[in-house]
Amino acid sequence: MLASCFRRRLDLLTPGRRLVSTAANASASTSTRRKRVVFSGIQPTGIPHLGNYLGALSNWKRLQDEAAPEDVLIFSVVGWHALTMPQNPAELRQARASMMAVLLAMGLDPRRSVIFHQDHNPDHTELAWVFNCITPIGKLRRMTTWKSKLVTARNANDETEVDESLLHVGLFDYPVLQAADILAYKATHVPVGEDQQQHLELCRDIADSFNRTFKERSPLFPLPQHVFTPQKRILSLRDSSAKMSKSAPDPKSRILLTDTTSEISKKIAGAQTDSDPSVTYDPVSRPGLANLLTIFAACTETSPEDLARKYDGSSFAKLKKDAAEAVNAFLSGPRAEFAKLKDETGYLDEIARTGAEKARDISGKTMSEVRRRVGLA
Ligand code: AQP
Repeated sequence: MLASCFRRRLDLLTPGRRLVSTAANASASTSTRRKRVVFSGIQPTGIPHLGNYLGALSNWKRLQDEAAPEDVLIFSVVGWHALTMPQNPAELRQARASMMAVLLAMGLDPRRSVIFHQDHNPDHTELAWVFNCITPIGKLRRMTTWKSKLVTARNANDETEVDESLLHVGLFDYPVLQAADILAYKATHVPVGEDQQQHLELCRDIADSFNRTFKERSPLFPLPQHVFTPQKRILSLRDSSAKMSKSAPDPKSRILLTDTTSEISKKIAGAQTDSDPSVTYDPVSRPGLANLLTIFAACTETSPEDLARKYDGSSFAKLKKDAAEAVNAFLSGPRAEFAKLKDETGYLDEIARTGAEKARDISGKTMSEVRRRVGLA
């Protein structure tokens, strides 16, 4: 059964069956719309949570579904980024394979999108080095993510408690690697959550700086744009001052794509609300309740404001029960698909291998041009 499933899936990869050859489609297209190159990545630091799904991954799928034939879609499991925080090697190995299964389970199609492991393509780290040499330290110092990651990892209360002696170069510098991830493919559109907005701005600065420093007739890099989902930032269920995160110490703070019905119900039942019994959508004064409404609305394609009106007068217990049912229904499809795929090691490896080849084809051209412009070729 598994073997036939594997054969069927491999069949989807054979050249004759490839529905989309980006180059062929780009030249065949008669559209005058500019070709989009979409790039995004996710760290293999555990099973994705609802924040990853609503803030980023669902956007990847939507972009894939709505892409014009000439658009290029590139999605990566970014293993080098995972190393910026301490990892258990055995767990990382497992999480890396699982993340590939998650991407396929949520509907990314290897015939349409390039899906690969970042660490299978050395062009990312090579370009990051070039960018390191043109990025002022002061810009990285202004990034807030490394501070919040240290806060989370150390269970500190806020950024003033962060001990910089614990800051490794990799964690400080990873926005530069992220810029290289994006620009190696000359990506024009980057679907990421709001937490990554600052990094994308840095990426644009780096692209601009390279273009001006190594100026020729035309700039080498585009200045990539954000693509946000309406649910830009999903908060921790236990602490609405923090975003939902894979690595936060409290597992009850996040809903995972693989959580069972009862786990989801328990986590939502324990979600932070407040003592005001009314139901209103007020992200500033009532962030816990607003987060719950945002999650519920995203899973039912309604708006949090409409839900607040509908549930005003109901108890929080009723709201939470219905929200849990909605989340459960929303995740049940990808969860079932993930359960089917997660042990298909041969198939997952083959997708990763083919994806990396396609990725290297694209980034190799960028790197030849980079080396020539900087004087190394
Ligand atoms: N809470 C969130 N709400 C909306 N979007 C989110 N993203 C992450 N958390 C939220 C988006 O998910 C994508 C992949 O994230 P990542 O794996 O690269 O790591 P991250 O941003 O550091 O997210 P995590 O889940 O908190 O992972 P850990 O704990 O390992 O660092 C990104 O597009 C991100 O914006």
